[in-house]
Amino acid sequence: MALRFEVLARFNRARAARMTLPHFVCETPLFMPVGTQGTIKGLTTSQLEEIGCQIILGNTYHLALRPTSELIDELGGLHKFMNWSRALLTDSGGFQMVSLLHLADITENGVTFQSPVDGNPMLLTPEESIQIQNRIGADIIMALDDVVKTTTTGPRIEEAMYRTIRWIDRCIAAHQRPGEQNLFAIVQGGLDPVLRDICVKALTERNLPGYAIGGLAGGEDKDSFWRVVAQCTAALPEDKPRYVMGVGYPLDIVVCSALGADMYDCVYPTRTARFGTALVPEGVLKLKHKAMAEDIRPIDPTCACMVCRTYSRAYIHALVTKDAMGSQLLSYHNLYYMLQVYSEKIKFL
Ligand code: PRF
Ligand code: ZN
Repeated sequence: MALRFEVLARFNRARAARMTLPHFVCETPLFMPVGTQGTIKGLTTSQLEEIGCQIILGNTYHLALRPTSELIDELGGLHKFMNWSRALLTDSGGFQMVSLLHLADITENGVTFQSPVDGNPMLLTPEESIQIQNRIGADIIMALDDVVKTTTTGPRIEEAMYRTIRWIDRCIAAHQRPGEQNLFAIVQGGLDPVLRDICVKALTERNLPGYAIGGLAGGEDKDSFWRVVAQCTAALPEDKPRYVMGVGYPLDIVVCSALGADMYDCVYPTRTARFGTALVPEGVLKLKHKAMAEDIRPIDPTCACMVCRTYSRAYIHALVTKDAMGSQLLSYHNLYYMLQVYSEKIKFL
């Protein structure tokens, strides 16, 4: 195993831990910004370090299409390619294909989809997903899972859960670098507590370095979402990291951390920035709004980030639809906000 997880403090079900990965010692709970193409849109890697980012998520599917995992491997891995010395996690690709390409079709062998590059049919198997992730070289790699929308009902949920268990064994067998990269399994089973329970038990038996809770944040109501997280965190091993995939909003992260989860990722802070929205303690601030045009206050007067120390709402309002710098400054502030939701833990010299 290339991971050490030490729980440093507990409060009821919540915990704070030190997670030692090959490239960085992370403190949890933590939030992972999403860098789809090997970059967090609009931010440099030195800015990401400056705001306390410990680990970035990359997507196997996007990186495999361009610049391709072979090229990344040839150039020394994704860390070197994107000039990021801290931790990286790659998602396996299946979820991205299913959520982005409605043409994706899942069979026992893998996920079939039409290449967005040339339209040719392509197949991503568990073995291929792991091989690509081994080439990319992230600290944590994710198993290929069969993801269905949480709003789906009927036997498809059960089929996807059992297929995810069958696929984990193919992922484990295909993994070539267990000493340098940590394979995490993903719990599926929709909103059904019986299916979730079967899945947690089966995956826990595989004794992997970490576990994710998948299939959530897909339009289900909050109560169902929190119920599944509470059930899974209670049943997963105490001494291993628990990652809730695709979550989320600041409130969700706080609630899931109280329920014993440790890791999160979401495109929300950077995506909402590109639509002109800032995250603030009161909720959100729409920088496109006319009322911002003459407002000389910073985005959030209580925020210590570079953007709030340097620029006014009026300035960002003027940029936001006119220049890429507007969404870059908003992304910077929004990620800073997300990364200190747990109070600033990383101090820089
Ligand atoms: N599986 C994978 N990636 C994901 C999810 C999942 O269930 C989610 C939750 N819907 C976000 N990203 N592999
Ligand atoms: Zn700020």
